[in-house]
Amino acid sequence: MTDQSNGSGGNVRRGRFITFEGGEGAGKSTQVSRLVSRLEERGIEVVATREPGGSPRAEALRQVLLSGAAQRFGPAGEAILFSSARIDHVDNTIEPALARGAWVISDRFADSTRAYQGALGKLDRRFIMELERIAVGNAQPDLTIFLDIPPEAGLLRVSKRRGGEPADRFEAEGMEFHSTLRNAFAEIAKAEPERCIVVNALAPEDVVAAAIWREVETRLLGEAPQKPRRTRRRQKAEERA
Ligand code: Z5A
Repeated sequence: MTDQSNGSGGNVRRGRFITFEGGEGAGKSTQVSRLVSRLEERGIEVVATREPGGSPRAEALRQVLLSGAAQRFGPAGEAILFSSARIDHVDNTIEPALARGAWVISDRFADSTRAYQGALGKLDRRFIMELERIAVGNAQPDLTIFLDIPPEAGLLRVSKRRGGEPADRFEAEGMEFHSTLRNAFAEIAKAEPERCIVVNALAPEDVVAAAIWREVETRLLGEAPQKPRRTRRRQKAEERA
């Protein structure tokens, strides 16, 4: 963690930046709010945010992007629009929070552009990475949590939650789209293990939350998870061995 000037002459410790990624219905929003509560219990200031959106101008673009109105621009055009929203989000929400020492937790971020527009839209990787460099700048996530779920299970959760409401532009895509997406996230996680973890999102909510908390403790709070207490029976078995 680096110490950075807050511009007022004092030094504040820069906050930590955590992003959640994954397919539809993986449980990102659920786990974002659980992690926020746990960090706040530790007395940490946390800013929970999301993409597309997270700042007033980016939220206005969210409506356009999720309605499907931007689809006619093609994957490259959509990638530029998602990145434009990200520039505003980083400049007005993420960077100011990190600079004052708050932790930021974002429900989706730049890996979604890599996966949805890059991999699914078959865009040149150099184009996507250049957009990411421009939009993200120094606001690189310290930890990215990929919630991995088979698409059938994720979409079932989302359709139950939606009730009779129509699916959005991305939910309405076919199974091949969602499988390609899952593979794209898995590839990113494999390529950057120092930043990324993959968590089985099919597990019950509490189990997923516990797995995430273990990683946050060890990677970002610098605490080793406590060893499970040895029961008397286990102690005896170990002594006999
Ligand atoms: N997009 C893009 O293309 N390019 C980009 O650069 C960016 C985004 C940034 C945003 O959609 C869309 O924008 C997204 C990609 C695209 N595609 N879609 N659709 P969004 O924000 O509206 O939706 P989402 O990000 O996909 O999230 P979601 O569908 O709302 O799912 P979620 O947040 O992962 O899940 P949840 O809301 O926490 O949970 C879903 C349901 O499952 C809910 O009823 C929960 O109570 C339940 N749940 C949660 N966890 C569990 C467990 N463990 N067991 C059982 N049930 C659970």
